[in-house]
Amino acid sequence: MEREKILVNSALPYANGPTHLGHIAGAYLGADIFVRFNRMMGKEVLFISGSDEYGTPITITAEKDHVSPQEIADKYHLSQINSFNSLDIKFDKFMRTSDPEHAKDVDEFFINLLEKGYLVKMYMISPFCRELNKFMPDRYIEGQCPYCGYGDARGDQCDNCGRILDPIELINPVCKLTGNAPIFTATDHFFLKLDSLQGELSEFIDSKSYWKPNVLKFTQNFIGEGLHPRAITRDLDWGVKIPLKGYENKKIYVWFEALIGYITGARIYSEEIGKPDYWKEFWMDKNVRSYYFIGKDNIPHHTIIWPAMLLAHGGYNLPYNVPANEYLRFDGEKFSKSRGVGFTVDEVLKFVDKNSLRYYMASILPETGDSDFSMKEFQLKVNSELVDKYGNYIYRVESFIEKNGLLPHKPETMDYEDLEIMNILHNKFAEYSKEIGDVHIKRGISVWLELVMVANNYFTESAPWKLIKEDLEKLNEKLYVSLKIGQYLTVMLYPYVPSAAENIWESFGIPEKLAGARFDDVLNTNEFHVKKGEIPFKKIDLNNPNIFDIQLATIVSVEDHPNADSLYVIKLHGDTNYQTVSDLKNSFAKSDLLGKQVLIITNLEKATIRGIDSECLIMSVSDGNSRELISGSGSDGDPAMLGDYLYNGDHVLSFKELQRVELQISGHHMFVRLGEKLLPLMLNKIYINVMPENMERVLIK
Ligand code: B3M
Ligand code: ZN
Repeated sequence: MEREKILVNSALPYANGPTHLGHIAGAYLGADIFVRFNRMMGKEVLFISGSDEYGTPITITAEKDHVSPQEIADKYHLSQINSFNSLDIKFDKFMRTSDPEHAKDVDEFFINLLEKGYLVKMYMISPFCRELNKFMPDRYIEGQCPYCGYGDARGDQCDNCGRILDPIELINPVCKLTGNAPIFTATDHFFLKLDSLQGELSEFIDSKSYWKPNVLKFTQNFIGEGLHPRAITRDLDWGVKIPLKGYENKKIYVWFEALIGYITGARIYSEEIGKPDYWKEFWMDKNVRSYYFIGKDNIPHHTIIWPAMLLAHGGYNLPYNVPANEYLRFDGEKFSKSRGVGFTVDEVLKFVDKNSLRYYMASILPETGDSDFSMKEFQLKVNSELVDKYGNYIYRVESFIEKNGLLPHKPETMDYEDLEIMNILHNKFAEYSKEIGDVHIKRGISVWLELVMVANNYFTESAPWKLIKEDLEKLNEKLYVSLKIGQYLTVMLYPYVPSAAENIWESFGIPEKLAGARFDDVLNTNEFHVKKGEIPFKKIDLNNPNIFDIQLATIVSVEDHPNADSLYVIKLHGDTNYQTVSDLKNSFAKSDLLGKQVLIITNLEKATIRGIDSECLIMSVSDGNSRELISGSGSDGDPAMLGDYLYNGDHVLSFKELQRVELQISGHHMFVRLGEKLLPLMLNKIYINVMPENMERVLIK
């Protein structure tokens, strides 16, 4: 029998920075879980994403770093692939829009739409910066949103109300590069005639009552306001060429071509597996459902523009579902790399393992509203649910079986209680399947958790340690049911936490492998040869390291040490006044230090250095050559935190202890290694910035 096919696409992330947890929560983890689940349900799934390499997000980064846009795209394309791999997020194809194969698909789309009359040439009024003597990309124009009044709206979109904008709509627009008001002047471009697709788009949306309410409502409003032609080319150098003579100075707009990347990705994959037409089975067979996992800021592009392009082109399936997620916040603030809020994937994997991270993130996916990432909750959920409840359950059952050399097998009959448990397993599995099938990924894992609760109670109440002395037949039955519970839990955990579930699965000694298996097969095997393994989760330890009292302070005076040529005597103002004798003289002039806000450690052993008292230490890092101060911003006396820990004031640090502490810089964030632990250093929940990218591993000085 032909297997049902589904197509799963995740938004193509801009290749302009490291992947952070906000991305993962928005569009990738949920998709990966959904794909793994559907494969286990026996469906044939094609899972595509890729790097979005054109557009102003790339050129802005390139300008900042003084390198070419292609260098930025190359660097972050690899970095994105590594981040996804390190979290077991496995696409069939992670394409890149700079691939020449992509330009072929874009050309075909463009020419097709042009010939069918869906593209028209019109003049458009574009912002032109007189100082730079060129047309400016939409994103380079900033001003006030005409719809919601937000002051920092960009010319392409308002981050506050989510509307797609035209720069001319902005109130008080300015050029981001020069700060001048642009002039708006005519330039000719190609426009997609969204207006002529209004009827077909409305019909498409009318059949989407099963969409998430926020996605549906947003889309209905957008269409309801009436659609207008949209420019799909721009005055830019960096982008896919327009396949017509005379347009060498213009390029295809990134949003028009990037969407086509979903098709290119599927097509390249098909070439790679030697079945060049395979992608058509997913794109052209009307029965195949397609899902788009995206963040909420990309809704209109996927529910209006992309369906419009597909309708205009003809022959391709329209999106079946677009389960857009809301934002992940970090203790109340939206994740933002540039503002130092939250973690990149690489940063967080330095102090937790990927399995724990996937588990926690799945349980807080912002599916129905914004959600908060909190280190405290992370620790609590992993330690209590994954390690104590689930991990420990498996461990208890398997230890008992192994210790007593037992080989539980399917009993002839079961008592009422056990039949009831078998029923619960079937029902919970059905509930779990229904939730994930409906793209309620977060609810799927909460059903799993309900089953974990049943598990521990069952084992305790069965009291096999008593039965082993009284009733071997009953013992077999109870242990068999205990293993069935473990089997269901592990199989159901697999889409969420694949590599850990795989390890645990092996300890059951079931001949079928979990990876690549179907639920039907792995749930219906009843042959166990238990061989207790290691529980592949570690508790997250954010325990009070109780060693550092760090605060922000301003340097108020710098004097030469009267008795030592290479030392300064520095006075600072933090929560109170401090003085330190410091060797910063080797690296900094007085004027470099005066007035700077720095981090100081204040719970040090008092010292007298050549006759002058020193009562704190200014934090700085050195890779042996250059030396940098560690900066933060805030009010004098603001305490810094290590992980979630705030010093509570009973430990005096000796210089010996201090020497064992190692600071590590990753990107712009700093970590402190204390023995086995690597903890992020932060100030009022904002990560402390350290500049030197080349100082990978440095010592506190
Ligand atoms: N690159 C937006 C983003 O990275 C955009 C998505 C494209 S999907 C075709 O958030
Ligand atoms: Zn707005």
